[in-house]
Amino acid sequence: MTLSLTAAQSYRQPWPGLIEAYRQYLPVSDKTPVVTLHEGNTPLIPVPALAERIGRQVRVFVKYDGLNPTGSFKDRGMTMAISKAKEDGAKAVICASTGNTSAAAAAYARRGRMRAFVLIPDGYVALGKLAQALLYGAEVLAIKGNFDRALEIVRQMAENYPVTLVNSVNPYRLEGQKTGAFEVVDALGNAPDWLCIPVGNAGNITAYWMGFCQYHQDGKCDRLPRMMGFQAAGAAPLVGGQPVTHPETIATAIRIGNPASWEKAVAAQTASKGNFHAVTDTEILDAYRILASEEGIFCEPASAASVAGLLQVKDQVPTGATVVCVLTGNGLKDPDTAIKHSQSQVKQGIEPEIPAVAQAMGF
Ligand code: AN7
Repeated sequence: MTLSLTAAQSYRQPWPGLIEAYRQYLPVSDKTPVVTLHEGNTPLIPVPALAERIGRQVRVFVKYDGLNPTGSFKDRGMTMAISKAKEDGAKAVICASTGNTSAAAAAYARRGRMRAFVLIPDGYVALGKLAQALLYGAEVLAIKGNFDRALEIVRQMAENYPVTLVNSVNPYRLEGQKTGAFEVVDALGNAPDWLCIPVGNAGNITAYWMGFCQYHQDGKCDRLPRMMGFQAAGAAPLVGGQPVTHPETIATAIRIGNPASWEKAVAAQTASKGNFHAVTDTEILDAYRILASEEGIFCEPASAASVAGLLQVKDQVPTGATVVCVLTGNGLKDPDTAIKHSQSQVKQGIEPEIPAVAQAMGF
């Protein structure tokens, strides 16, 4: 009998990062200088309070990718994109970003001894992400325009100047990100019935589908999930079927009106018999608070879109199904939104005496 271990099992101590763990599935060679922060291997966490809201013996898990080194799933793609850029001799990389890509690009580029240029929509990047990009040493350029315009600009910059584009139009990004699907299958022993995922530029839904299909072909799972993509209602081009010129949502990470991976995401949705739905900012914030206060899981608003979407269409989940929601980013990325939209408040001005504290506690 041959002993068959999943990548996660064979690397439990210590985890070497996703390129080493999944090397056989990735376009790297012995010559590729691996730039890693030991990303990946994030937990698949059961969320019983959410499962209870759905009922009918549905099992629900979250893939908590906010536990990656820079706090989002972007690290999966960036370890690949930066390693390949370094292999090609690049000295500088560039990206447009709603925040998380800029943090990941900055961290991996600096670790690989490269310059990192990031274009962000002025005033629409969460504080934690900006803090990261600056401290990692990125060169941050805030443009008076939205993400879609920033992406157009960096695409042209990469064509005309000696900088490598590391947005998800760089195919190595999706190669790295598909390992999220591998880890879900490794943890469950099969693919889930549904995969719920927030959609902005549509790279991650594309990457997850690639990963599930590749593992399926390799016999690691005997089924494929329905890909359920959720967009913010004010930035839902894939739901409306046309680009949104002025996208708006509290979930600034997915404030994107013209996704670069549009066709690939639609292909994944069609092939998997999945669907795209829009969730309102109110639904996003409800899911955000439920995850934190009932499950102890702090994600950023864009990530909560996957759970908001599941709750919106919960009556369509088959009895006994297994559902995975991808939580793409850490809640600490966006402290402003957490404080502004928390139902709790700090009780201030309490005297530093036992009776005063006891009284404030309601005793
Ligand atoms: C937390 O950082 O586009 O559909 O520039 O940060 O693959 O774009 C971020 C996107 C979901 C959407 N959740 O993923 C960027 C950026 C979080 C994100 C998405 C993003 P894609």
